[in-house]
Amino acid sequence: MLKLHGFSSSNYYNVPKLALLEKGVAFEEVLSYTGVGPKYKPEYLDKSPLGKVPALETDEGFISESRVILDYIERTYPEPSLLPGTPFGIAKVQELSQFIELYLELVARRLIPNLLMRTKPDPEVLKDVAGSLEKAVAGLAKLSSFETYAYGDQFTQADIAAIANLPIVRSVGKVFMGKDPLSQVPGLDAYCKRMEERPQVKTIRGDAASDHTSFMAHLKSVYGM
Ligand SMILES: N[C@@H](CCC(=O)N[C@@H](CS)C(=O)NCC(=O)O)C(=O)O
Repeated sequence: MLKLHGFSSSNYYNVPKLALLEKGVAFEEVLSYTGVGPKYKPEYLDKSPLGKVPALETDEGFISESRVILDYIERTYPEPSLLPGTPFGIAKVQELSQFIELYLELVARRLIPNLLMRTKPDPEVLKDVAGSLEKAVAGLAKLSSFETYAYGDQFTQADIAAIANLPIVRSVGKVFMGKDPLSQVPGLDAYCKRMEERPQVKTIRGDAASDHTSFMAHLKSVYGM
């Protein structure tokens, strides 16, 4: 059986987890937090070379990088498909997923340490993040109208990218910029509410909430945060 290594509060972990749940593929979860090193699970570096979460354990070996794991899951378990039926449609789903990850999640991620530790961000970093997010939000509205799904008329990998990654952007905006930058994107709030109704999304949210306390305790023990 597939084993997914990582932890439920991680948005990157939730990318393959949601795909497996949506496809109804049986898998086992193996808890592994970040901060791998001499004090904590040094052997995890053999599963994921930079110690990043998630890693997928297959009969043939380990795979790291959420996007690649998603691709492996799609090829191994093609039904129900999380990609449209045409090369153009697939490219548009991947474009949207990559846009969300690179220009929204990775930008907001710069302030995650401040979010977790409840500290004030460096004003220069905050300015930079706020400026980049503003541009990305305008770009996001050009890529999707979020009418039913993020792209087309079926649930795809782009919805997984949105469900996993956009909550961090909202939190960073609300806490450090005094507003939720994503609420400016037409259709997005209603779309997100619809996605939260999916049973599989409720599962990952519930698991993330249950994991939070022990993740925070882990951060304290490993980083002294
Ligand atoms: N590009 C990686 C990013 C994964 C990632 O950054 N995961 C976080 C947890 S949400 C992590 O492991 N952080 C620890 C680190 O970067 O050392 C992927 O898509 O899987």
